[in-house]
Amino acid sequence: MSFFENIFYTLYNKYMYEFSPSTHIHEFYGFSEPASQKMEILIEMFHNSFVTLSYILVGIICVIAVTLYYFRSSKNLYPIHFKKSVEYLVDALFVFVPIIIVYYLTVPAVGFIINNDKLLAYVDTPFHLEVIGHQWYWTYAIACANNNYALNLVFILSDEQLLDSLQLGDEFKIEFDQLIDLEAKRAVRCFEVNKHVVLPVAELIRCDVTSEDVIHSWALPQLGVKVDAIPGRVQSISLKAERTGVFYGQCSELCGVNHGFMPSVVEFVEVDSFFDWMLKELNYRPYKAILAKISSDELEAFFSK
Ligand SMILES: [Cu+2]
Repeated sequence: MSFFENIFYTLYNKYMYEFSPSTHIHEFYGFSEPASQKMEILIEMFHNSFVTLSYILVGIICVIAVTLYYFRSSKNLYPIHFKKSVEYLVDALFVFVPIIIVYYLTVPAVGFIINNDKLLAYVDTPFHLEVIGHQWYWTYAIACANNNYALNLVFILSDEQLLDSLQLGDEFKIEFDQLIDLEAKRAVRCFEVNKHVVLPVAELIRCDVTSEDVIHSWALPQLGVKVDAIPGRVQSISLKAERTGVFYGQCSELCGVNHGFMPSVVEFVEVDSFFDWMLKELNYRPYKAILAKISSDELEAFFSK
């Protein structure tokens, strides 16, 4: 281990160990581990562009160095003129090579954006998250439409009264404010909140972002999410996490004096645990406990109706 690495490790262990003992040193200055396919693509594109631009930089430095050396005034007292044909060739190269490079850099990025928009148009999902920015906290409304998925949920409630009162198409909805936890210790200081948003993993979630006062920006770096929350306008995105975990983000648009103190925390859990949490929030009986009591025959009978 080199001298600098040693210093780095010492500092790192001193300040970051509490946060995540398994974090590798490269994660200290690189991207945090992506949790969605979107973010993986973004990182891939970043590296691709970075490598391409590095080649261009090195290439240009070499050309300049060679030019300065071979065409210096002490060696070439009189300017040399190219033949017309060579001039045309150089002109053509100066036009087409940059076009090819720009094309190579632009196509994946534009394709990614178009694909994202297209994807959103076809998002048909029972899970719905509303994000509303305030000075200086976030308000969330997590809704689960009463369809295929929620059919289980209704059954599991197994409350005669409730079953009667619920119509297909009803929504289960939870609303709460997410405020910064000022007591949080240094590793998650300014990141921790009073209450996590809980969402199901590996499911498409439709996410609408808006604001009620000034422009904010809802960001979750590990999921590749950064959406401006604009008053009077709703921005929709699709959200999908590939792995469970707690993901931290912060407001990413300067919005006022407490801009730095409005983090957002989203926790992705298995679908079962999500319903479990949802029922608990709605003051219903625990999902799993009841699921365990239901025999498979009863389930079949219910769905064959
Ligand atoms: Cu803000």
